[in-house]
Amino acid sequence: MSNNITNTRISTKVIRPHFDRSLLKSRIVHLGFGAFHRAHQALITNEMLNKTNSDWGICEINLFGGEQLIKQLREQDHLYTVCEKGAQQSTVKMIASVVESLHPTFDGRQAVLEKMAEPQVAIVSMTITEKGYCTDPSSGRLDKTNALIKQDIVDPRSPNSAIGYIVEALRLRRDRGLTPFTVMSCDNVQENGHVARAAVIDFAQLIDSELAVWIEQNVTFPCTMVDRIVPAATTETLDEITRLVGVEDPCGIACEPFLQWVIEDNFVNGRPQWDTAGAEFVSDVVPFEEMKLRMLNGSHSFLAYLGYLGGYEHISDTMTNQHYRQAALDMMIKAQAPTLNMPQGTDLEGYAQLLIERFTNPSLKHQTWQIAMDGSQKLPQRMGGSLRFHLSNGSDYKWLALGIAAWMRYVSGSDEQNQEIDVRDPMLAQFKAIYDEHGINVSAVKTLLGLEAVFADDLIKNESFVNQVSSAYQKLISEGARSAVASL
Ligand code: NAI
Ligand code: CS2
Repeated sequence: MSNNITNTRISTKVIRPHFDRSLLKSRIVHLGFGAFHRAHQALITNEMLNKTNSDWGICEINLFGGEQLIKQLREQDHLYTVCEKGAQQSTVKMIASVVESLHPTFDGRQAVLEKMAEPQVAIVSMTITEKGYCTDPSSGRLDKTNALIKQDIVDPRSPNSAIGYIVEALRLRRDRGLTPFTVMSCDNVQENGHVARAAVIDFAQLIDSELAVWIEQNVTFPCTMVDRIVPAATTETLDEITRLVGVEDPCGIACEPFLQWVIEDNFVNGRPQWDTAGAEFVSDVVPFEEMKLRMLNGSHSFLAYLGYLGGYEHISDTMTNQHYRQAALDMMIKAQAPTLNMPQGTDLEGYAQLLIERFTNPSLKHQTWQIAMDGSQKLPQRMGGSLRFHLSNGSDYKWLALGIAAWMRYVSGSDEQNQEIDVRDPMLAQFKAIYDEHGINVSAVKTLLGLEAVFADDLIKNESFVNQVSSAYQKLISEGARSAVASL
Protein backbone atom coordinates (compact mmCIF):
# COMPACT_ATOMS: atom_id res chain seq x y z
CA MET A 1 0.00 0.00 0.00
CA SER A 2 3.07 2.20 0.68
CA ASN A 3 3.28 4.47 -2.24
CA ASN A 4 -0.27 3.59 -3.07
CA ILE A 5 -2.08 5.11 -0.19
CA THR A 6 -3.15 8.16 -2.14
CA ASN A 7 -3.36 5.99 -5.19
CA THR A 8 -6.58 6.06 -7.12
CA ARG A 9 -6.52 2.25 -7.19
CA ILE A 10 -7.73 2.28 -3.59
CA SER A 11 -11.37 1.37 -3.61
CA THR A 12 -13.76 4.26 -3.15
CA LYS A 13 -15.56 2.06 -0.63
CA VAL A 14 -12.68 2.41 1.85
CA ILE A 15 -13.70 4.98 4.48
CA ARG A 16 -10.88 7.52 4.59
CA PRO A 17 -9.93 9.80 7.46
CA HIS A 18 -10.72 13.50 7.04
CA PHE A 19 -8.55 15.22 9.64
CA ASP A 20 -5.39 17.25 9.16
CA ARG A 21 -2.60 14.73 9.71
CA SER A 22 0.09 17.41 9.74
CA LEU A 23 -1.21 18.55 13.14
CA LEU A 24 -0.42 15.21 14.80
CA LYS A 25 2.42 14.74 17.30
CA SER A 26 3.42 11.56 19.11
CA ARG A 27 1.55 12.40 22.30
CA ILE A 28 0.75 8.72 22.82
CA VAL A 29 3.50 6.10 22.80
CA HIS A 30 2.00 2.66 22.44
CA LEU A 31 3.83 -0.52 23.38
CA GLY A 32 2.45 -3.50 21.43
CA PHE A 33 1.56 -2.86 17.80
CA GLY A 34 -0.22 -6.21 17.56
CA ALA A 35 -3.52 -7.23 16.00
CA PHE A 36 -5.76 -5.83 18.71
CA HIS A 37 -4.43 -2.29 19.07
CA ARG A 38 -4.64 -1.74 15.31
CA ALA A 39 -8.38 -2.42 15.35
CA HIS A 40 -9.16 -0.80 18.70
CA GLN A 41 -7.24 2.12 20.25
CA ALA A 42 -5.64 3.28 16.98
CA LEU A 43 -9.00 3.08 15.21
CA ILE A 44 -10.90 4.90 17.97
CA THR A 45 -8.14 7.54 17.99
CA ASN A 46 -8.62 7.89 14.23
CA GLU A 47 -12.40 8.41 14.67
CA MET A 48 -11.74 10.85 17.52
CA LEU A 49 -9.39 12.86 15.27
CA ASN A 50 -12.11 13.00 12.61
CA LYS A 51 -14.36 14.65 15.19
CA THR A 52 -11.87 16.90 17.01
CA ASN A 53 -9.02 17.79 14.64
CA SER A 54 -6.66 17.65 17.64
CA ASP A 55 -2.96 16.70 17.75
CA TRP A 56 -3.14 13.28 19.48
CA GLY A 57 -0.96 11.10 17.25
CA ILE A 58 0.50 7.71 18.17
CA CYS A 59 4.06 6.38 18.05
CA GLU A 60 3.98 2.56 17.79
CA ILE A 61 6.61 0.35 19.43
CA ASN A 62 6.99 -3.42 19.44
CA LEU A 63 9.42 -4.53 22.13
CA PHE A 64 9.23 -8.23 21.21
CA GLY A 65 8.79 -9.52 17.68
CA GLY A 66 6.81 -7.68 15.02
CA GLU A 67 9.93 -6.19 13.40
CA GLN A 68 8.64 -6.79 9.89
CA LEU A 69 5.29 -5.22 10.71
CA ILE A 70 6.96 -2.02 11.94
CA LYS A 71 9.12 -1.88 8.79
CA GLN A 72 6.07 -2.36 6.58
CA LEU A 73 4.15 0.28 8.50
CA ARG A 74 6.93 2.80 7.91
CA GLU A 75 7.00 1.93 4.23
CA GLN A 76 3.38 2.93 3.94
CA ASP A 77 3.67 6.21 5.80
CA HIS A 78 2.08 4.59 8.90
CA LEU A 79 -1.27 4.25 7.14
CA TYR A 80 -3.16 0.94 7.18
CA THR A 81 -6.64 -0.48 6.92
CA VAL A 82 -9.06 -2.25 9.27
CA CYS A 83 -11.74 -4.55 7.87
CA GLU A 84 -14.79 -4.87 10.13
CA LYS A 85 -16.44 -8.16 9.21
CA GLY A 86 -20.08 -8.69 10.06
CA ALA A 87 -21.95 -11.92 9.39
CA GLN A 88 -23.33 -10.41 6.16
CA GLN A 89 -21.06 -7.55 5.10
CA SER A 90 -17.73 -5.85 5.69
CA THR A 91 -16.64 -2.24 6.12
CA VAL A 92 -13.06 -1.12 5.49
CA LYS A 93 -11.55 1.92 7.20
CA MET A 94 -8.21 3.58 6.56
CA ILE A 95 -6.43 4.51 9.78
CA ALA A 96 -4.21 7.60 9.91
CA SER A 97 -3.74 8.19 13.64
CA VAL A 98 -0.26 6.62 13.73
CA VAL A 99 2.59 9.00 12.92
CA GLU A 100 5.76 7.23 13.97
CA SER A 101 7.14 3.83 14.94
CA LEU A 102 10.20 2.35 16.61
CA HIS A 103 11.67 -1.07 17.28
CA PRO A 104 14.58 -1.60 19.69
CA THR A 105 16.04 -4.26 17.37
CA PHE A 106 16.82 -1.77 14.63
CA ASP A 107 16.41 1.62 16.34
CA GLY A 108 18.06 0.72 19.64
CA ARG A 109 16.77 0.86 23.20
CA GLN A 110 17.91 4.44 23.72
CA ALA A 111 15.78 5.69 20.83
CA VAL A 112 12.75 4.06 22.43
CA LEU A 113 13.53 5.55 25.84
CA GLU A 114 14.19 9.00 24.37
CA LYS A 115 10.86 8.88 22.56
CA MET A 116 9.04 7.99 25.77
CA ALA A 117 10.85 10.86 27.49
CA GLU A 118 9.92 13.51 24.89
CA PRO A 119 8.10 16.45 26.52
CA GLN A 120 4.91 16.16 24.46
CA VAL A 121 4.33 12.51 25.37
CA ALA A 122 1.35 12.40 27.74
CA ILE A 123 0.30 8.74 27.65
CA VAL A 124 2.16 5.45 27.37
CA SER A 125 -0.41 2.79 26.53
CA MET A 126 0.07 -0.96 26.27
CA THR A 127 -1.24 -4.14 24.68
CA ILE A 128 1.67 -6.38 25.60
CA THR A 129 -0.30 -9.56 26.49
CA GLU A 130 -0.85 -10.82 30.04
CA LYS A 131 2.72 -12.10 30.36
CA GLY A 132 4.18 -8.69 29.42
CA TYR A 133 3.49 -7.40 32.96
CA CYS A 134 5.97 -9.90 34.43
CA THR A 135 3.67 -10.47 37.38
CA ASP A 136 2.65 -13.55 39.25
CA PRO A 137 -0.78 -14.29 37.66
CA SER A 138 -2.48 -15.30 40.89
CA SER A 139 -1.22 -12.39 43.07
CA GLY A 140 -0.80 -9.65 40.44
CA ARG A 141 2.55 -8.58 41.99
CA LEU A 142 5.87 -8.32 40.16
CA ASP A 143 7.52 -11.70 39.66
CA LYS A 144 11.10 -11.01 40.73
CA THR A 145 12.18 -14.37 39.35
CA ASN A 146 11.01 -13.43 35.83
CA ALA A 147 14.01 -13.66 33.48
CA LEU A 148 13.46 -10.19 31.93
CA ILE A 149 13.02 -8.54 35.33
CA LYS A 150 16.19 -10.20 36.64
CA GLN A 151 18.17 -8.71 33.75
CA ASP A 152 16.56 -5.28 34.18
CA ILE A 153 17.38 -5.17 37.90
CA VAL A 154 21.05 -5.63 37.03
CA ASP A 155 21.05 -3.01 34.26
CA PRO A 156 17.98 -0.75 34.62
CA ARG A 157 19.36 1.89 32.20
CA SER A 158 19.23 -0.64 29.42
CA PRO A 159 15.87 -2.35 29.91
CA ASN A 160 14.27 -5.32 28.18
CA SER A 161 10.83 -5.64 29.79
CA ALA A 162 7.99 -3.19 29.20
CA ILE A 163 8.03 -2.49 32.94
CA GLY A 164 11.78 -1.72 32.80
CA TYR A 165 11.23 0.67 29.85
CA ILE A 166 8.45 2.53 31.64
CA VAL A 167 10.45 2.96 34.85
CA GLU A 168 13.59 4.14 33.03
CA ALA A 169 11.59 6.57 30.87
CA LEU A 170 9.91 7.97 33.99
CA ARG A 171 13.34 8.38 35.62
CA LEU A 172 14.53 10.37 32.60
CA ARG A 173 11.45 12.59 32.79
CA ARG A 174 11.86 13.17 36.52
CA ASP A 175 15.57 14.00 36.17
CA ARG A 176 14.82 16.41 33.29
CA GLY A 177 12.05 18.14 35.23
CA LEU A 178 9.37 17.02 32.75
CA THR A 179 5.77 16.16 33.51
CA PRO A 180 5.17 12.43 33.93
CA PHE A 181 2.96 10.43 31.58
CA THR A 182 -0.12 8.34 32.29
CA VAL A 183 0.45 4.58 32.01
CA MET A 184 -2.63 3.03 30.42
CA SER A 185 -2.92 -0.74 30.16
CA CYS A 186 -5.31 -2.03 27.49
CA ASP A 187 -4.70 -5.70 28.17
CA ASN A 188 -7.17 -8.34 29.31
CA VAL A 189 -5.86 -8.28 32.84
CA GLN A 190 -8.19 -7.93 35.80
CA GLU A 191 -7.74 -4.43 37.27
CA ASN A 192 -5.15 -3.87 34.57
CA GLY A 193 -4.24 -0.38 35.81
CA HIS A 194 -3.65 -1.66 39.34
CA VAL A 195 -1.53 -4.54 38.06
CA ALA A 196 0.51 -2.21 35.84
CA ARG A 197 0.99 0.13 38.82
CA ALA A 198 2.02 -2.68 41.16
CA ALA A 199 4.53 -4.03 38.62
CA VAL A 200 6.04 -0.59 37.91
CA ILE A 201 6.30 0.42 41.57
CA ASP A 202 7.55 -3.00 42.73
CA PHE A 203 10.26 -2.79 40.08
CA ALA A 204 11.18 0.84 40.86
CA GLN A 205 11.51 -0.06 44.54
CA LEU A 206 14.06 -2.71 43.66
CA ILE A 207 16.29 -0.26 41.82
CA ASP A 208 15.65 3.23 43.27
CA SER A 209 13.32 3.78 46.21
CA GLU A 210 13.13 7.56 45.70
CA LEU A 211 12.04 7.04 42.13
CA ALA A 212 9.38 4.60 43.38
CA VAL A 213 8.00 7.31 45.67
CA TRP A 214 8.03 9.88 42.83
CA ILE A 215 6.12 7.48 40.59
CA GLU A 216 3.62 6.73 43.34
CA GLN A 217 2.97 10.42 43.81
CA ASN A 218 3.03 11.60 40.20
CA VAL A 219 1.94 8.87 37.79
CA THR A 220 -1.58 7.56 37.20
CA PHE A 221 -2.51 4.10 35.93
CA PRO A 222 -6.15 4.12 34.80
CA CYS A 223 -7.91 0.78 34.50
CA THR A 224 -9.60 0.07 31.19
CA MET A 225 -12.05 -2.50 29.88
CA VAL A 226 -11.27 -3.24 26.25
CA ASP A 227 -13.37 -5.33 23.92
CA ARG A 228 -13.27 -6.26 20.26
CA ILE A 229 -12.58 -9.70 18.84
CA VAL A 230 -9.52 -9.34 16.61
CA PRO A 231 -8.11 -12.68 15.46
CA ALA A 232 -4.49 -12.86 14.29
CA ALA A 233 -4.18 -11.97 10.59
CA THR A 234 -4.02 -14.90 8.18
CA THR A 235 -3.15 -15.08 4.48
CA GLU A 236 -6.86 -15.50 3.85
CA THR A 237 -7.81 -12.28 5.68
CA LEU A 238 -4.96 -10.34 4.05
CA ASP A 239 -6.07 -11.56 0.61
CA GLU A 240 -9.58 -10.46 1.38
CA ILE A 241 -8.30 -7.05 2.47
CA THR A 242 -6.35 -6.74 -0.79
CA ARG A 243 -9.54 -7.51 -2.70
CA LEU A 244 -11.56 -4.96 -0.74
CA VAL A 245 -8.92 -2.20 -0.65
CA GLY A 246 -7.68 -2.66 -4.18
CA VAL A 247 -3.98 -2.73 -3.17
CA GLU A 248 -1.99 -4.90 -0.76
CA ASP A 249 -1.85 -3.86 2.87
CA PRO A 250 0.47 -6.10 4.91
CA CYS A 251 -0.49 -4.12 8.03
CA GLY A 252 -4.22 -4.57 7.45
CA ILE A 253 -6.28 -6.39 10.03
CA ALA A 254 -9.78 -7.90 10.16
CA CYS A 255 -12.06 -7.87 13.19
CA GLU A 256 -15.70 -8.03 14.26
CA PRO A 257 -17.91 -4.91 14.00
CA PHE A 258 -18.51 -4.79 17.80
CA LEU A 259 -16.28 -2.51 19.84
CA GLN A 260 -16.23 -1.33 23.46
CA TRP A 261 -13.78 0.71 25.54
CA VAL A 262 -14.50 1.80 29.10
CA ILE A 263 -11.77 3.93 30.65
CA GLU A 264 -11.21 5.14 34.20
CA ASP A 265 -10.91 8.90 33.85
CA ASN A 266 -7.61 9.33 35.66
CA PHE A 267 -5.02 10.95 33.38
CA VAL A 268 -2.18 12.95 34.86
CA ASN A 269 -1.17 14.84 31.73
CA GLY A 270 -4.31 15.27 29.61
CA ARG A 271 -6.07 12.85 27.34
CA PRO A 272 -7.82 12.70 23.96
CA GLN A 273 -11.59 13.01 23.75
CA TRP A 274 -11.97 9.33 22.92
CA ASP A 275 -15.59 9.60 24.11
CA THR A 276 -16.38 11.49 20.88
CA ALA A 277 -15.68 8.16 19.14
CA GLY A 278 -17.62 5.76 21.35
CA ALA A 279 -15.31 5.20 24.35
CA GLU A 280 -16.81 5.76 27.80
CA PHE A 281 -15.00 7.55 30.63
CA VAL A 282 -16.15 6.39 34.06
CA SER A 283 -14.89 6.66 37.63
CA ASP A 284 -14.80 2.90 38.30
CA VAL A 285 -14.07 0.40 35.54
CA VAL A 286 -13.49 -2.65 37.73
CA PRO A 287 -17.07 -4.08 37.56
CA PHE A 288 -17.07 -3.79 33.74
CA GLU A 289 -13.63 -5.40 33.49
CA GLU A 290 -14.77 -8.26 35.68
CA MET A 291 -17.96 -8.73 33.67
CA LYS A 292 -16.05 -8.89 30.41
CA LEU A 293 -13.19 -11.06 31.69
CA ARG A 294 -15.50 -13.60 33.30
CA MET A 295 -18.38 -13.71 30.83
CA LEU A 296 -16.59 -13.17 27.51
CA ASN A 297 -13.03 -14.30 28.15
CA GLY A 298 -13.96 -17.04 30.63
CA SER A 299 -16.31 -18.68 28.15
CA HIS A 300 -13.82 -18.02 25.34
CA SER A 301 -11.19 -20.05 27.22
CA PHE A 302 -13.79 -22.75 27.99
CA LEU A 303 -14.63 -22.99 24.27
CA ALA A 304 -10.97 -22.79 23.26
CA TYR A 305 -9.82 -25.85 25.29
CA LEU A 306 -12.95 -27.94 24.86
CA GLY A 307 -13.28 -26.82 21.26
CA TYR A 308 -9.70 -27.65 20.35
CA LEU A 309 -9.91 -31.06 22.04
CA GLY A 310 -13.28 -31.67 20.35
CA GLY A 311 -11.73 -31.04 16.93
CA TYR A 312 -13.07 -27.50 16.30
CA GLU A 313 -10.63 -25.08 14.68
CA HIS A 314 -12.54 -21.85 15.22
CA ILE A 315 -14.84 -20.42 17.90
CA SER A 316 -17.61 -20.05 15.30
CA ASP A 317 -17.27 -23.80 14.55
CA THR A 318 -17.94 -24.65 18.22
CA MET A 319 -21.14 -22.61 18.00
CA THR A 320 -22.52 -25.02 15.38
CA ASN A 321 -22.64 -27.73 18.08
CA GLN A 322 -25.79 -27.18 20.17
CA HIS A 323 -24.17 -28.66 23.28
CA TYR A 324 -21.20 -26.29 23.09
CA ARG A 325 -23.49 -23.35 22.41
CA GLN A 326 -25.70 -24.17 25.39
CA ALA A 327 -22.70 -24.87 27.63
CA ALA A 328 -21.14 -21.50 26.73
CA LEU A 329 -24.40 -19.72 27.52
CA ASP A 330 -24.77 -21.61 30.81
CA MET A 331 -21.16 -20.85 31.65
CA MET A 332 -21.95 -17.13 31.24
CA ILE A 333 -25.34 -17.07 32.95
CA LYS A 334 -24.95 -19.71 35.63
CA ALA A 335 -21.24 -19.84 36.42
CA GLN A 336 -20.06 -16.26 35.78
CA ALA A 337 -22.94 -13.74 35.96
CA PRO A 338 -23.96 -14.59 39.56
CA THR A 339 -20.42 -13.79 40.74
CA LEU A 340 -20.57 -10.19 39.50
CA ASN A 341 -21.45 -7.05 41.35
CA MET A 342 -22.72 -4.75 38.62
CA PRO A 343 -24.28 -1.28 38.72
CA GLN A 344 -28.08 -1.45 38.86
CA GLY A 345 -29.78 -2.01 35.55
CA THR A 346 -26.91 -3.93 33.91
CA ASP A 347 -28.54 -6.53 31.64
CA LEU A 348 -26.30 -9.58 31.98
CA GLU A 349 -28.77 -11.87 30.14
CA GLY A 350 -28.72 -9.52 27.17
CA TYR A 351 -24.92 -9.28 27.39
CA ALA A 352 -24.65 -13.09 27.29
CA GLN A 353 -26.99 -13.37 24.28
CA LEU A 354 -24.94 -10.76 22.44
CA LEU A 355 -21.73 -12.66 23.23
CA ILE A 356 -23.17 -15.87 21.77
CA GLU A 357 -24.14 -13.93 18.66
CA ARG A 358 -20.61 -12.48 18.41
CA PHE A 359 -19.01 -15.94 18.86
CA THR A 360 -21.28 -17.27 16.09
CA ASN A 361 -20.12 -14.71 13.46
CA PRO A 362 -19.01 -17.09 10.67
CA SER A 363 -16.92 -14.43 8.93
CA LEU A 364 -14.52 -14.29 11.86
CA LYS A 365 -11.94 -17.08 11.82
CA HIS A 366 -10.84 -16.97 15.45
CA GLN A 367 -8.75 -20.04 16.15
CA THR A 368 -9.39 -22.01 19.34
CA TRP A 369 -5.61 -22.59 19.37
CA GLN A 370 -4.94 -18.83 19.52
CA ILE A 371 -7.21 -18.30 22.52
CA ALA A 372 -5.80 -21.42 24.22
CA MET A 373 -2.37 -19.75 24.31
CA ASP A 374 -0.92 -18.53 27.63
CA GLY A 375 -3.63 -20.22 29.71
CA SER A 376 -1.52 -20.05 32.87
CA GLN A 377 -1.73 -16.24 32.66
CA LYS A 378 -5.37 -16.10 31.65
CA LEU A 379 -7.24 -18.63 33.79
CA PRO A 380 -6.70 -17.03 37.21
CA GLN A 381 -8.57 -13.88 36.16
CA ARG A 382 -11.11 -15.58 33.89
CA MET A 383 -12.13 -18.34 36.30
CA GLY A 384 -10.32 -17.99 39.65
CA GLY A 385 -12.55 -15.28 41.17
CA SER A 386 -15.74 -17.07 40.13
CA LEU A 387 -14.49 -20.38 41.55
CA ARG A 388 -13.87 -18.71 44.90
CA PHE A 389 -17.39 -17.25 44.82
CA HIS A 390 -19.03 -20.65 44.19
CA LEU A 391 -16.85 -22.47 46.70
CA SER A 392 -17.80 -20.07 49.46
CA ASN A 393 -21.50 -20.02 48.45
CA GLY A 394 -21.82 -23.75 47.87
CA SER A 395 -23.22 -23.11 44.37
CA ASP A 396 -22.72 -25.13 41.19
CA TYR A 397 -19.52 -24.53 39.22
CA LYS A 398 -19.34 -27.61 37.00
CA TRP A 399 -18.68 -25.49 33.87
CA LEU A 400 -15.63 -23.93 35.52
CA ALA A 401 -14.37 -27.32 36.71
CA LEU A 402 -14.66 -28.74 33.19
CA GLY A 403 -12.96 -25.65 31.74
CA ILE A 404 -9.99 -26.04 34.11
CA ALA A 405 -9.82 -29.79 33.45
CA ALA A 406 -9.85 -29.14 29.69
CA TRP A 407 -6.95 -26.69 30.07
CA MET A 408 -5.04 -29.38 32.01
CA ARG A 409 -5.80 -31.95 29.33
CA TYR A 410 -4.77 -29.48 26.61
CA VAL A 411 -1.38 -28.64 28.14
CA SER A 412 -0.48 -32.34 28.05
CA GLY A 413 0.62 -31.48 24.51
CA SER A 414 -1.26 -34.37 22.92
CA ASP A 415 -4.83 -34.28 21.55
CA GLU A 416 -7.59 -36.90 21.54
CA GLN A 417 -6.13 -38.49 18.39
CA ASN A 418 -2.65 -38.53 19.94
CA GLN A 419 -1.55 -35.73 17.65
CA GLU A 420 0.87 -33.19 19.07
CA ILE A 421 -0.58 -29.89 20.31
CA ASP A 422 1.64 -26.83 19.85
CA VAL A 423 1.19 -25.52 23.41
CA ARG A 424 2.40 -21.91 23.88
CA ASP A 425 2.73 -20.80 27.49
CA PRO A 426 5.43 -19.27 29.70
CA MET A 427 4.99 -22.29 32.02
CA LEU A 428 5.41 -24.89 29.29
CA ALA A 429 8.52 -26.43 30.86
CA GLN A 430 6.58 -27.11 34.09
CA PHE A 431 3.71 -28.74 32.19
CA LYS A 432 6.17 -30.94 30.30
CA ALA A 433 7.84 -32.08 33.51
CA ILE A 434 4.48 -32.96 35.08
CA TYR A 435 3.27 -34.91 32.04
CA ASP A 436 6.61 -36.68 31.68
CA GLU A 437 6.05 -37.98 35.17
CA HIS A 438 2.31 -38.79 35.04
CA GLY A 439 1.34 -39.24 31.42
CA ILE A 440 -2.28 -38.36 30.55
CA ASN A 441 -3.63 -39.69 33.79
CA VAL A 442 -5.87 -38.25 36.48
CA SER A 443 -2.91 -38.32 38.85
CA ALA A 444 -1.55 -35.29 36.90
CA VAL A 445 -4.42 -33.15 38.22
CA LYS A 446 -3.15 -32.77 41.78
CA THR A 447 0.36 -31.89 40.62
CA LEU A 448 -1.01 -29.35 38.13
CA LEU A 449 -3.15 -27.86 40.87
CA GLY A 450 0.07 -27.43 42.83
CA LEU A 451 1.18 -24.71 40.40
CA GLU A 452 0.73 -21.87 42.84
CA ALA A 453 1.21 -19.13 40.26
CA VAL A 454 -2.03 -20.32 38.66
CA PHE A 455 -4.18 -21.60 41.50
CA ALA A 456 -3.01 -20.05 44.78
CA ASP A 457 -3.10 -21.85 48.06
CA ASP A 458 -6.81 -21.55 48.89
CA LEU A 459 -7.95 -23.39 45.77
CA ILE A 460 -5.30 -26.08 46.01
CA LYS A 461 -6.42 -26.91 49.54
CA ASN A 462 -10.14 -27.05 48.71
CA GLU A 463 -11.16 -30.69 48.58
CA SER A 464 -14.42 -30.16 46.69
CA PHE A 465 -12.55 -28.24 43.99
CA VAL A 466 -9.82 -30.88 43.66
CA ASN A 467 -12.46 -33.65 43.39
CA GLN A 468 -14.60 -31.86 40.83
CA VAL A 469 -11.65 -31.02 38.59
CA SER A 470 -10.35 -34.59 38.90
CA SER A 471 -13.66 -36.15 37.88
CA ALA A 472 -14.07 -33.70 34.99
CA TYR A 473 -10.54 -34.61 33.86
CA GLN A 474 -11.33 -38.32 34.15
CA LYS A 475 -14.43 -37.81 32.00
CA LEU A 476 -12.35 -36.01 29.39
CA ILE A 477 -9.85 -38.84 29.13
CA SER A 478 -12.41 -41.62 29.11
CA GLU A 479 -15.15 -40.03 26.94
CA GLY A 480 -13.58 -37.08 25.13
CA ALA A 481 -14.44 -33.38 25.08
CA ARG A 482 -17.61 -33.51 22.96
CA SER A 483 -19.23 -36.03 25.25
CA ALA A 484 -18.10 -34.19 28.40
CA VAL A 485 -19.67 -30.97 27.10
CA ALA A 486 -22.87 -32.78 26.10
CA SER A 487 -23.28 -34.25 29.56
CA LEU A 488 -23.09 -30.85 31.24
P1 NAI B 1 -0.55 -10.03 19.04
O1 NAI B 1 0.10 -11.33 19.19
O2 NAI B 1 -0.99 -9.58 17.69
O3 NAI B 1 0.41 -8.90 19.62
C1 NAI B 1 1.07 -9.06 20.82
C2 NAI B 1 1.83 -7.78 21.13
O4 NAI B 1 2.39 -7.91 22.42
C3 NAI B 1 2.96 -7.52 20.17
O5 NAI B 1 2.92 -6.18 19.82
C4 NAI B 1 4.23 -7.85 20.96
O6 NAI B 1 5.29 -7.00 20.64
C5 NAI B 1 3.77 -7.58 22.38
N1 NAI B 1 4.43 -8.45 23.38
C6 NAI B 1 4.40 -9.80 23.45
N2 NAI B 1 5.07 -10.23 24.52
C7 NAI B 1 5.54 -9.13 25.13
C8 NAI B 1 6.31 -8.91 26.30
N3 NAI B 1 6.75 -9.92 27.06
N4 NAI B 1 6.61 -7.64 26.64
C9 NAI B 1 6.19 -6.60 25.88
N5 NAI B 1 5.46 -6.74 24.78
C10 NAI B 1 5.13 -7.99 24.41
O7 NAI B 1 -1.78 -10.04 20.05
P2 NAI B 1 -3.05 -9.08 20.10
O8 NAI B 1 -4.18 -9.72 19.42
O9 NAI B 1 -2.66 -7.72 19.67
O10 NAI B 1 -3.38 -9.10 21.65
C11 NAI B 1 -2.53 -8.46 22.56
C12 NAI B 1 -3.27 -8.30 23.86
O11 NAI B 1 -4.36 -7.40 23.68
C13 NAI B 1 -3.94 -9.57 24.39
O12 NAI B 1 -3.05 -10.36 25.10
C14 NAI B 1 -5.03 -9.01 25.26
O13 NAI B 1 -4.53 -8.72 26.54
C15 NAI B 1 -5.41 -7.72 24.56
N6 NAI B 1 -6.67 -7.88 23.82
C16 NAI B 1 -6.73 -8.59 22.64
C17 NAI B 1 -7.93 -8.75 21.99
C18 NAI B 1 -8.04 -9.55 20.72
O14 NAI B 1 -9.16 -9.95 20.36
N7 NAI B 1 -6.98 -9.82 19.98
C19 NAI B 1 -9.15 -8.11 22.50
C20 NAI B 1 -8.99 -7.46 23.79
C21 NAI B 1 -7.77 -7.34 24.39
C1 CS2 C 1 -9.40 -13.94 23.76
C2 CS2 C 1 -9.45 -12.42 23.74
O1 CS2 C 1 -7.26 -14.44 22.98
C3 CS2 C 1 -8.01 -14.50 23.95
O2 CS2 C 1 -7.66 -14.97 25.01
O3 CS2 C 1 -10.26 -14.40 24.76
O4 CS2 C 1 -8.39 -11.87 23.06
C4 CS2 C 1 -10.78 -11.89 23.20
O5 CS2 C 1 -10.87 -12.10 21.83
C5 CS2 C 1 -10.91 -10.44 23.47
O6 CS2 C 1 -10.71 -10.17 24.82
C6 CS2 C 1 -12.24 -9.85 23.02
O7 CS2 C 1 -12.32 -8.54 23.44
